[in-house]
Amino acid sequence: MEKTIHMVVTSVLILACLLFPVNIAMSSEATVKKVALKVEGMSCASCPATVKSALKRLPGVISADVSYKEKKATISYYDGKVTVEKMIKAIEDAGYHADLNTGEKR
Ligand SMILES: [Cu+2]
Repeated sequence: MEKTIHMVVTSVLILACLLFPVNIAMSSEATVKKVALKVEGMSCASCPATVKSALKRLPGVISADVSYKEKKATISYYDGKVTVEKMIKAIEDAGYHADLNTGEKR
């Protein structure tokens, strides 16, 4: 009898371990977030297109709006699929400087 209970408890624990990570991954995939980044180093009107395409190449980025006048990139992305750090890295790799636009509410 004690063995049966032990087996039931063990299998419930194994099931919980198998199911929970899946649930977490699924719920974070569905969350769409927006972030505004300050972009420096854009020197002409075609620079935003370069920044935009660099951002859109990242898996998880839904859309990117880059303003030359405002020196700002507004990005919609799937939370959990891509990070703000990766976006900043992509912008830097494209030859510009980016950081979190702290003066703006998210
Ligand atoms: Cu340019």
